[in-house]
Amino acid sequence: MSPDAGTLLSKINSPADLRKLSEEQLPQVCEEIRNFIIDVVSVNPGHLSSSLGTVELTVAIHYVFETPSDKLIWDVGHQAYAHKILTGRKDRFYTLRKFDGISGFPKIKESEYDAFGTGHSSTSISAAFGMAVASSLLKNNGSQHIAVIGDGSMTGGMAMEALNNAGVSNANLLVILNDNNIAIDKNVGAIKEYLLGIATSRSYNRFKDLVWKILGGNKRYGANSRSIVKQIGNAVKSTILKKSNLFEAFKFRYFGPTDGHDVIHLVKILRDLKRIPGPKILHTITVKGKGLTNAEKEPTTYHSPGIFDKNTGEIINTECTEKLSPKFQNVFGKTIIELAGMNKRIVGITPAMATGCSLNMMMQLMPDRAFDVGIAEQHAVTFAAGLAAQGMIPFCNIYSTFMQRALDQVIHDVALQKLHVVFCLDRGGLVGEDGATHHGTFDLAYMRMIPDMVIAAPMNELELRNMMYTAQQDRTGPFSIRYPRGRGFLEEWKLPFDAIEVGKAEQIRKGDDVAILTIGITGNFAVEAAIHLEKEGITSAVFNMRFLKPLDEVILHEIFGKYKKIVTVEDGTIVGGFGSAVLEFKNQHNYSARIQILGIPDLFAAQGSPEELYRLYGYDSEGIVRTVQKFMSL
Ligand SMILES: Cc1ncc(C[n+]2csc(CCOP(=O)(O)OP(=O)(O)O)c2C)c(N)n1
Repeated sequence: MSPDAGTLLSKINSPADLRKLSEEQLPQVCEEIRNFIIDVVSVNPGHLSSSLGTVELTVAIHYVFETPSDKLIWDVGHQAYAHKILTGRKDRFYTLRKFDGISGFPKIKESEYDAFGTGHSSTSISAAFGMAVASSLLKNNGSQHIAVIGDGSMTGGMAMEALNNAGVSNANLLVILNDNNIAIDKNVGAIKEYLLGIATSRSYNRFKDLVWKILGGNKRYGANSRSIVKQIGNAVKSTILKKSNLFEAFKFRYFGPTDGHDVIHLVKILRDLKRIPGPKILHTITVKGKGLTNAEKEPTTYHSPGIFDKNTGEIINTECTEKLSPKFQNVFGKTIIELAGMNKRIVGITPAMATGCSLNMMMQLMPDRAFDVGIAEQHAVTFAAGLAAQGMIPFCNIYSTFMQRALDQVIHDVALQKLHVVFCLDRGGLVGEDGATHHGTFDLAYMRMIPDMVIAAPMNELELRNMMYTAQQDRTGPFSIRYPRGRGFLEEWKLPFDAIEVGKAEQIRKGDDVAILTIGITGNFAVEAAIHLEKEGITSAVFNMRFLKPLDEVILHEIFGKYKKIVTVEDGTIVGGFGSAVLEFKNQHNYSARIQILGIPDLFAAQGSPEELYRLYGYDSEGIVRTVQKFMSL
């Protein structure tokens, strides 16, 4: 059930209700929203600190602009909880990220206020610009188009491409830069340094405040404010900053920096900006985790903290105390350090997911050889290609879903040149509550089409370790290893390295009635299913194929020679993936066996816990049992 909203919030079911309040009431609304977010997210985990940081911005935007006819786009969308609460989803907010519940990200299908679906970063300016151009072509000249983007997401190439394109237009576009000086981990790179420079420049801020006072106090400037601001901007440029403003170089009118938690001031500024046509950017300074002391102190931990005590902010460990298998990401993080100790040519790369993929461990121990390149997957891959071209062995760790961004770089910059880059695709398969934008369901299919790509998928932590060991041995060409989110299956995984022959499968269970072929962690589901089936008198052979590419054709000939019924199981789309590869093999060699393919159907997978979703799509152990039973009865 939804907790109590405060006295003002309980009466707000849409931005129209919000607009009935006086400006003086807005700080209280903000406080009530913040408490409501903390109440719900403390028991129903989600992205906390980013949403706590945007409460005032959200209230001010919906107060000033005519949403939904004015278009509001949240970059990444993980900071949009206040937006959801204000736009008719307060009563369902307790279902956030659950199966059949509301999404953790904006979604066009979910609400008319979600002008554009997000999840992956740095798309908001392009989309808002597109909408602005559409409005102009459709003669909707009064409508406003607002993109809210964080300083982290501003480091993504797409954001720069959009600024470059939009800046020379006269589109009615407002970019609000939500600058909290952090991404998930600390933000990196030159843009971050630049923003920090502006935010902390005392003389610059004093001058900007003056500008706002003059403009705010003189409504008579009206339509002329554009040129006034421009003149002032130029003066700032030449006299105070003594260097050009990055956004003005992109031909955006730049305003700020301003306090992103002063809701009344924000309302005033936004009202002024509403009257200024053309592309403009408002730079706001916010505190990630605002209002919850622990989250303010440790924004990375509280980016997505899990369950916590809403009064103290303390994180509550919900995992059972029995000995736990390690997380796959930590096996990666520890193993790369060991390998880098043995092989001086190894380096690690992450595009802004250092903690998420555990490369942070190597960054601490070997800062010269582990790189966070910012939210920049395409750059990460080509940067890896450059390193590999000079004989280094980069381990480029990118979440499966974010690697979609860099497909051409994998094809054109790495594979085509047969460069030895090791791609570690974390979060391969269903990731759970983040839902469709974040599931890693396509990588097996998109990697499979690339010539010379090795595709390995470990069944457990030990295999991940040994595949990483294998991948760094002398070879040419790209090598990808995909593994899932969360914990593995073994207690002991840190055994001495043992190379795995590339393209060699392993039979892990004997049986005569049916052959179950698996890739990655689905091997564990199949073993469980086989044990169950055996009790019913059906014996199944289970083959952990380990490599989707190259496929172990020797073992496939044996399997097709012996079994008439074959089931394939994969934690990914069945379109063009592992099952497809086995079907292609069967067709090429004219085998007659019947094949059942289990995996994710041709759709964007739902949100929910991975277990719920494996069950939904029918490839958990029970699903495999059901499939085999039906298959045997044919
Ligand atoms: C293309 C892509 N890469 C990585 C991510 C993972 N990710 C989600 S939020 C985030 C940090 C965003 O930082 P910022 O824009 O500053 O927002 P903040 O959380 O600080 O409010 C990252 C890297 C993503 N969503 N999309």
